[in-house]
Amino acid sequence: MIHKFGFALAALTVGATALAQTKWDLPTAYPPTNFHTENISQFASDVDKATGGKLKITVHSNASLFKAPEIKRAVQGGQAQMGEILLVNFQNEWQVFGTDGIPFLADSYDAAWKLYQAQKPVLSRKLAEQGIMLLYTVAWPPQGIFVNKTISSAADLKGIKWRAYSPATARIGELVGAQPVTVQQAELSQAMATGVIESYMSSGSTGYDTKTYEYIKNFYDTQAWLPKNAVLVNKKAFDALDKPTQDALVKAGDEAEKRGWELSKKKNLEYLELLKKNGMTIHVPSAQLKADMKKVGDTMIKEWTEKAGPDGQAVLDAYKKM
Ligand code: PCA
Repeated sequence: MIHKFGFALAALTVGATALAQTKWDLPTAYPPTNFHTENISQFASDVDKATGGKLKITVHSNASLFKAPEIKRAVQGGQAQMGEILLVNFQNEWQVFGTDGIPFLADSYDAAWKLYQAQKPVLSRKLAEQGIMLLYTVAWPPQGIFVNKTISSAADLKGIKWRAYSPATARIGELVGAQPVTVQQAELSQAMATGVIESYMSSGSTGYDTKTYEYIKNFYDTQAWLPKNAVLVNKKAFDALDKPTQDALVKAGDEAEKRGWELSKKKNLEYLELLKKNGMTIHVPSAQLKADMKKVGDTMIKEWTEKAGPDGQAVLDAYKKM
C-alpha cells in the first residue's frame, strides 16, 4: 500500500517537472574559454534565472554537437533550438551574410556596429524566411595576418599555405597568390601542427585560443574587418514558449549583445598582449602591405556588389548614410 502510494507520488512529481521545464540545446563552434562562448554561457544562466529554471539552455561548445558549417541548418530544421554561427561562413548561400567579411568596408568597432545596423533588417528578414529568429550578434576582434615568416608586402605571401575560414578569406588567399585551404577553428591547431597551414587571417582571439604562437611567430595587425557571430533561435521553438519566457529570452539576448561587443573590444588588446607574452611579434603592417591589402579589399567589394544584387545595395546604401 505504502509502496504504491510512494510510486504514484514520484510519478506525479516527475510529470509536473517535465511539464514546467523546457530544455534547449545551443551548439557553438568555439572553445568554452572563448569570449563568445563565455558570453553565451552567461546568457544561458541569465535565462535560467529569469525564468526560474523553466527554460534550460545547454551550451555545446567547440563544435561538439554540430560542426561550424552545420549549425545553421540544425537550427533551421529544429535539431537544435538555438545555435551560434559565423555569418560570413554562409556567404555562398546569400551574399549579404558575407557583408562583414569584406576587407576594409568596416574596419573598426564603431564602423562594424554601424554596418550591423545597416545589415540587420535584411538579415532578420532572410533568416525569418528560413524559420529562424536572429537573437543577437557579437563582432570578433579586427582581423590581421598570422604568418610563419616576416613579410613586407602581399607578394611575400605567394605560394604560402593559407588557412581560410570562409569564402571571403579563401578569396583573399587567391588574390595574394597563396594556396587557400578551408579549416574551421576547431581543427586549426592540428592543421598548424601538421604543417597544413603556414598563414591565415583572423583575430588575436583565435590566435590565442588555438595556441598559434606555438607554430607561427608573426601577427600583422591589419585590422581589416570584424566578422560577426550570430546567435539564432528556431522560430517554432520560440513560438512554443509562454510569453514571459519569450520576453526573458529576448531581454537576455539584448544584454548579451551589449556585453559581447564591449567584451570583444576590451579583450582584443588583452589577446594581443597574451600573444606577445607567448613569444609572438605583433607588427604594424608596412605601407606597401597596407596598400596591397587595400587593393584586395577594393577587388572584393566590387565582386561582392555584383553578386549581392538589390539586397546588398540596400545594405551598402544604409551603411553609407550612417
Ligand atoms: N575567428 C574565427 C572567425 C573570425 C575570428 O576572429 C576563426 O578564425 O575561425
